[in-house]
Amino acid sequence: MGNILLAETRYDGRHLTGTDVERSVKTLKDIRSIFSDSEAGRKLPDEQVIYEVESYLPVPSGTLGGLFFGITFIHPGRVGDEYFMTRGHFHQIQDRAEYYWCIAGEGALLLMDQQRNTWTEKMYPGSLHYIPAGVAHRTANTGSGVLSFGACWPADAGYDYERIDREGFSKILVRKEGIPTLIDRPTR
Ligand code: S6P
Ligand code: ZN
Repeated sequence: MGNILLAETRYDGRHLTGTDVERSVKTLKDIRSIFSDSEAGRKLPDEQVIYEVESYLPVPSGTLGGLFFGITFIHPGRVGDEYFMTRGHFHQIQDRAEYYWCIAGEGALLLMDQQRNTWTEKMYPGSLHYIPAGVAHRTANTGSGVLSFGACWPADAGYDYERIDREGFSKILVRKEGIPTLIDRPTR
């Protein structure tokens, strides 16, 4: 191949591989409080895996102009009626947008703006989602297999998880008569 370099990191359409790929796993004990039905949550095992992330972060976090890339895998299941989902976050720097695209499975992207208006976009293989700046994002698996999706976001976006931990999303996604339905978050 002459002087053409081979990329160290690969994406085969399903997984990221290479020495620079970081992996993280969220089990129920890490994120129990994000689910509305705490009694149902207590009945499930601490070590239940909810989601996993493979990420490629080629520049230091905070690099202006850099880009990060990640694949998220959410396992199927529910806590009570609420689908397994990610913790969800605003970006620390509010004017940073992001792309998601669905690779496999069925799900929903929950989006919430600064005024706490929440809406969803259906995720299915091939669906592409532009998450505007200043909008919180969380994904839920509404299907019976693993939901996986890719993400690309600015390296200086950062994460504001605390605001979601404190205030939650204004709506939750639950299974109602077999159908994913967005309802007001019950007051605790
Ligand atoms: C990062 C991007 C995703 C999420 C991942 C897990 O900006 O939105 O890679 O980090 O889906 O979700 P969370 O809310 O736990 O970071
Ligand atoms: Zn994000």
